[in-house]
Amino acid sequence: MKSVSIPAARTTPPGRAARGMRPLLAAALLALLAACGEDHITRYPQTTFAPETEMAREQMFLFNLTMWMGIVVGVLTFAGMGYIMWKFRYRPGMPDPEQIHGNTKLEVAWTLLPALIVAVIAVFTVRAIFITQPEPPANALNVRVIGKQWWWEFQYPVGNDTVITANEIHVPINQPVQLLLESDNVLHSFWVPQMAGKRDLITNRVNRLIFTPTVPGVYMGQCAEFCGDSHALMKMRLIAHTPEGFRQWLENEARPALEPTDSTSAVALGKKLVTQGACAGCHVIEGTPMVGRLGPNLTHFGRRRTLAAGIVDNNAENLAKWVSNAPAMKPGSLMPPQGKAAGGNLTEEQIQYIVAYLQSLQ
Ligand SMILES: [Cu+2]
Repeated sequence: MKSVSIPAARTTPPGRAARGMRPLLAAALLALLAACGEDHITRYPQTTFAPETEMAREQMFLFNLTMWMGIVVGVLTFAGMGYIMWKFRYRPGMPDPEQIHGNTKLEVAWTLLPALIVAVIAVFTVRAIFITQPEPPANALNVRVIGKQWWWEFQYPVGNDTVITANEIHVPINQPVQLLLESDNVLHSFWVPQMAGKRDLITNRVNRLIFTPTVPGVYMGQCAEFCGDSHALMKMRLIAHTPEGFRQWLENEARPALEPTDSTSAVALGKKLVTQGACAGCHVIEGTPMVGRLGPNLTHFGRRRTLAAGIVDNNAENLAKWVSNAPAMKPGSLMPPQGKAAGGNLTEEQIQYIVAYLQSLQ
């Protein structure tokens, strides 16, 4: 388990009573973390060097093997060169060295040795290919992943229905996950390095990626194949839950959007603007008449940690900025500016209602 740094909240020394409370507080905090399944802890850094699945570890092993073999060969080669240059250096009055052509033993040695080294790497590479391209296990959770410009759609089959979400892929631990990777536009590449290596999303073809997360937490990922203006702004988060936490998440996602309780509230006014305005052309909110399929599904948008494919926190301020002028935050964004100041039709007040409604979609 990774250590979690908790910022110090106290600036003055604690009193005796408070010191006595410390173990209790620590125990309570640990119990709370365990209860939450730790699936809220962000597992930094986003790196290949901290593998958390068998597949990622296998790829790490192959990397280490080739790197260390290269280091050994490099050190021996440069040491041999240095020794020879020193031992046979020119000194005044030396006779010319004996002129020879070839040395059979040496020739055989430096032909066989590299061949042997490459053969060893080949054996482990072939093994890694089989490990990283397994047959889908019968108990695998299937998730359809569709690369968009510039965000991710995730689809979960639930009975005869499909739960659709965006930019945050939720999975359970200790169950194989099979991603079915596709694109309906240009090439993208799915990359959550602590889970597995990169795999491309291509039009007219389904690529598979199978791995089994084991540690709950939030893992950072991003698109790893240049895909246009905002390729660098196409991030994602993989959230690994305990099986129970995942079941609860999926159950909530499968529900239609919550209805505003008070028909005169900002949320209700926002709902009207969203479901009857321009938003409906591109977005779906289950439980409303919205049927647009161009943009992300917003049914439970309020629950997402981030917006615009992971580039900013999902809070009222960022959401208002995004709705009023999306291309200013994400160059090339297909979502046109909606705020009056940016050439759209919505006033600041209307945007605040929309923000209130979208945040209510838990
Ligand atoms: Cu990309």
